[in-house]
Amino acid sequence: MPIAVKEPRTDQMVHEDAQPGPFTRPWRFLKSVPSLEFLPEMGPFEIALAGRSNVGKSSLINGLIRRNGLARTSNTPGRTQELNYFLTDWQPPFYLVDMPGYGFAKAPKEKVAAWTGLVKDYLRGRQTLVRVLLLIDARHGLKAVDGEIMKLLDGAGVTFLVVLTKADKITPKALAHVVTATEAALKSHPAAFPDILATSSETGLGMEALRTAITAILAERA
Ligand SMILES: Nc1nc2c(ncn2[C@@H]2O[C@H](COP(=O)(O)OP(=O)(O)O)[C@@H](O)[C@H]2O)c(=O)[nH]1
Ligand SMILES: [Mg+2]
Repeated sequence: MPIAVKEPRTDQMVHEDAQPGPFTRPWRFLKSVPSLEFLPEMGPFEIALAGRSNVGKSSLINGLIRRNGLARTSNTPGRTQELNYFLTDWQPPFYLVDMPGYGFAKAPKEKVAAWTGLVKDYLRGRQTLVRVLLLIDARHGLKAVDGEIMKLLDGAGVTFLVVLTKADKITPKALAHVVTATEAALKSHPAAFPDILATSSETGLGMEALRTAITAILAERA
């Protein structure tokens, strides 16, 4: 009798082991937006990943959609200078938006000003933006520049969920400590969700919880 050979798992494969949802669908890159006039027409809901350079935004997108390399990651901070739009065939339709990092000082000043301006204008003014995932490196916790972005989101009334990244790089005890400290700091931010999520794109920690949180955001609006 021939031995059944399992089909190799491909990137585009629908994941039968997971709960059906947008993250068991195939994803694609839509476009790269270097300035506001190139934004796609408003329509689908948008969920944006914001955070300092190198915090792990692009890695988290790849982790969520289970496709290494669809969002470009880099060891060099400040590489992404555009808003990158990703979409799938889920209803209601929505985009995941990978953003340039803020708070990166080693690039030429005008460049930093240009992409920080893009990030701020987008976060303040995009009417179809339904949630921001604000990524914080678990090793470093909240920095002053994160506080500025949180204030901007408070002012714009854009609700945000804080997601700790790179949790694999610290001990469980240190992680518990940064979770407590971060949640305490969020009390003064009306647009913040009180609970935060600890994740690792490396180990997959928190990834299913984040998928569930995103699916719930969409379900509220379906
Ligand atoms: N150990 C570990 N490294 C990570 C994790 N997420 C991202 N990285 C690494 O951090 C660097 C920056 O990641 P990237 O996703 O490009 O960050 P971005 O600038 O915020 O998009 C890359 O070298 C990633 O491999 C994580 O959860 N754990
Ligand atoms: Mg990136």
